[in-house]
Amino acid sequence: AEVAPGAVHVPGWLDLPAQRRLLDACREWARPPAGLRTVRMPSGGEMSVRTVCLGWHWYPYGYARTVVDGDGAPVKPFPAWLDTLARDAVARAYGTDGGDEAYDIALVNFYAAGAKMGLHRDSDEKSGAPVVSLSLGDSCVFRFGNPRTRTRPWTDVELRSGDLFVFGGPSRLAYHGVPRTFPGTAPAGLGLTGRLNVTLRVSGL
Ligand code: MD3
Ligand code: FE
Repeated sequence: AEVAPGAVHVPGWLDLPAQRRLLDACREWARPPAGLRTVRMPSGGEMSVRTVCLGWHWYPYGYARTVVDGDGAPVKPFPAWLDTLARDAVARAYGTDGGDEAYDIALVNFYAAGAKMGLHRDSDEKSGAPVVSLSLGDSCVFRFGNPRTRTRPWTDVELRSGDLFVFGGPSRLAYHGVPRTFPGTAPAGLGLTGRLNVTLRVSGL
């Protein structure tokens, strides 16, 4: 379903075995060094979501090859199979191929019960390539705003385990956030308490 121009939601894109494989990979990536960390904002506050990055390390607000605000380790490599997955995702959502830029960043966000993400724009990438989002575990309310203001109009969409969302074109710079998750709603067979979101991006760096 096209939620806004360039914002396409594909419910249930990953079947349960594919979700399990991606979850297993996330568990490996979460281990130190350069593992899951709590992001501290320049204001001093901590994000309730915990994060691990591949390819390029995101920190507020930029990208680096080392975990500049954590253990200082080199960021884990971005595996070629994630570029393939991102291109398959763009093809499924848009019915076109993903262009010639290689996907080279993964940001994995873990939401324990009560974690949320405020409305923000993702503007630290130099490329305008679509962002690919994959959800695992608990369902959530995903709030999709507009490219102009942090205020309404916005659309709330429920994201469930296995859902794909692609954000490109005029939606690439739209405000978005996760005001709540629904603890205990992960698929019984997945073996995840909480929610994981994997975003795949092109750095343009
Ligand atoms: C729209 N993650 O990592 S995924 C983020 O569920 C982020 O963890 C949320 O916002 C999460 O920056 C939302 C959906 C999403 C991700 C990236 C986008 C929507 C986007 C980039 C541009 C526009
Ligand atoms: Fe974002």
